[in-house]
Amino acid sequence: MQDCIFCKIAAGEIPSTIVYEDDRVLAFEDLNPQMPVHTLIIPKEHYANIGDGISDELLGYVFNTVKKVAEIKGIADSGYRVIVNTGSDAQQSVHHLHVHVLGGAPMNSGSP
Ligand code: D5M
Repeated sequence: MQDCIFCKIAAGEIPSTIVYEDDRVLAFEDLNPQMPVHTLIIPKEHYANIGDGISDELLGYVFNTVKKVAEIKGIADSGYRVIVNTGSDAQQSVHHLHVHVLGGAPMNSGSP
């Protein structure tokens, strides 16, 4: 999609630090990390958010990529947090579905 920064990253038009890539998904380091490990996973195809018609199959594929990223980043055993901000109340700032994978240090309670 035109003017979507994550579409441009998926197309290689904007640089990113790639953690994992295949023909359907891209995982790359967050520009503004909130934890020692902060990786984003996107489907290469554009969906604005989790409610934008992505198939169960592709959504499952995106979430299965979380496990791969956790292994690559060395946090599979210590644990990690997975966040998908969706819409305005969640303060989603980039409107291309993305999964945050956060870890590398103990975190506070997951309550809002
Ligand atoms: O999170 C959007 C996230 O996207 C936020 O943590 C910053 C990150 N971001 C924005 N631009 C870039 C680029 N160019 N590279 C890497 N990471 C980026 P949200 O859930 O929408 O609030």
